Amino acid sequence: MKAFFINPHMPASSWFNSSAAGVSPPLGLLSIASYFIEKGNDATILDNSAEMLSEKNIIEKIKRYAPDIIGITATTTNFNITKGLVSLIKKETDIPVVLGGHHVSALPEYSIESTEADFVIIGEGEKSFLKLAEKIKNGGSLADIGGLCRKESGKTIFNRNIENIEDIKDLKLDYSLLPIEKYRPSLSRRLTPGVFSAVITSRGCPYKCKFCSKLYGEKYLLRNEETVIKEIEFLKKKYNISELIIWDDTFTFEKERAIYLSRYIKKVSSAFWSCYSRVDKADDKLYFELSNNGLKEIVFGAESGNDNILKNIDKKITKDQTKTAIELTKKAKISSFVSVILGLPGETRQTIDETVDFFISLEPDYAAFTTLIPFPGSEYFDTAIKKGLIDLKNTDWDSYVTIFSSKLPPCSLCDLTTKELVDMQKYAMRKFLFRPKYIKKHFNKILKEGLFRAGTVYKGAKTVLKHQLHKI
Ligand code: B12
Ligand code: SF4
Repeated sequence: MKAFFINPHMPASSWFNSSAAGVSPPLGLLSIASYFIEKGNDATILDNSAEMLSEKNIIEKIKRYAPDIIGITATTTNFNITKGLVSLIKKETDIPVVLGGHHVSALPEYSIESTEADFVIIGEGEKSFLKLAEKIKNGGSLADIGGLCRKESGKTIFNRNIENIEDIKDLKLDYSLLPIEKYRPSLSRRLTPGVFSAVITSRGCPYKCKFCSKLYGEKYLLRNEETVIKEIEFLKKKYNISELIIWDDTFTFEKERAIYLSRYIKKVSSAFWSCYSRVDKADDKLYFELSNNGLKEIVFGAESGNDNILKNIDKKITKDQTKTAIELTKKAKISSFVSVILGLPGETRQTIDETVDFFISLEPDYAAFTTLIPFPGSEYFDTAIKKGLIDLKNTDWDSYVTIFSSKLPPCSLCDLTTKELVDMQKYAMRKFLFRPKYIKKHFNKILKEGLFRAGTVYKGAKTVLKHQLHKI
């Protein structure tokens, strides 16, 4: 059997189309394709966020490969693009099309009914996709395929029993299916001028922050460490990678495991790397050890500089913990990147000012001021639907972009209007970035790291200015 997988490109409303943005390997699709191949089949991946092929070339590529089935990843932001792509494929071929990923997992019935896709699979797709492909090829009832949503005689049929995927924790991702040389991290996460890739060592996260789109509930599944190490070793040998992002929701959740993996990253690749972590997991010894093993940057979901807001969103962190975490990264010579959400319930102009001043006082290396977007799969999405702020039939998925967007957010969950919120986002960025101290710091970085850093700072500054001047 042959499967053709597609990761669609981003809408024009998003800066993800610009040269300042990152393009990272689609690890979910890679996992499904690797599992499909491991079970004796053939698969190919078209990562169109990296390749940017035209519609004509996509269809040509599909026809040349002649697959039995097509699988597409749908996130909320690329859902309109996905929808158009499905229509095109259905017009040009009669190959069954399956949608999977975060967006359709949160909205399966809506997704099958609002697109021409034949199937939607929710949750982790490895087993169900394989089972579906086998049934399509060999015949048989589709009723027992976990997480499958389909149309039958004009009716939507949905089997909510998702398949258990415990046994894929040893599955090795086959990175040779991807155009590794085309990937790059976003400018603020760029560590070297060399080849970049990304890995994931776990799935899910045990917390339930109200703004976060959750696919796995509170499930937290660890991948086999030796398998991850083999993947990194392969990336080094075949592509000579010099930097890595670890995309785990919270890499340092299990400290000993993080240290163990970091030692091997250093041993098998000597790559520089960055990861996500929670401020409440900050730890002196841990940071020193990770820093010694090549960790150059930690991204913290710090979210707000107001403790009441932090409490409301159920992040289970405090301002004090954020302060400590940033201090400890500095001690361990690790860059800190804080991700901040403006427009959380209870937000006002004053709390935004308080938040920006708080982060200025901590002086992290980077701060991304995003606007709250209630993504499907999050508690706030359900709130927005209940309040009538989002109407599924009319919402514009292209506007679900949190930063450097050319559109207004789909709605606001605080007392500021969406326009006021975007104005405050621009204000926050100006206030944080356009400071002599901050500019001097990055100038010194250029002096230390040379032309490569000058390039990233130049492109970054251009993106910020373009966004500041853009009128919605
Ligand atoms: C890496 C990452 C990125 C990278 C690259 C994305 C990429 N190429 O994969 C970058 C930085 C570019 C990025 C950008 C954005 N991201 Co992002 N990102 C992630 C992150 C941290 C990891 C993704 C990952 O590799 N997961 C691990 C794999 C194994 O899981 P998976 O991809 O979900 O795949 C499984 C299932 O979804 C399913 N599946 C996936 N595809 C398919 C296809 C088929 C056919 C089937 C059957 C099943 C299936 O099976 C897979 C394996 O079990 C996730 C958080 C997370 N933990 O998933 C957020 C996440 C996906 N991003 C999110 C968001 C909001 C964004 C942005 C909109 C942010 C913004 N700035 O506005 C942009 C939009 C990008 C886009 N293309 O739409 C949300 C998506 C919410 C939603 N409802 O769509 C997430 C879930 C974060 C969150 N919790 O809120 N992101
Ligand atoms: S925001 Fe981070 S900590 Fe909170 S639920 Fe999402 S991944 Fe977990």
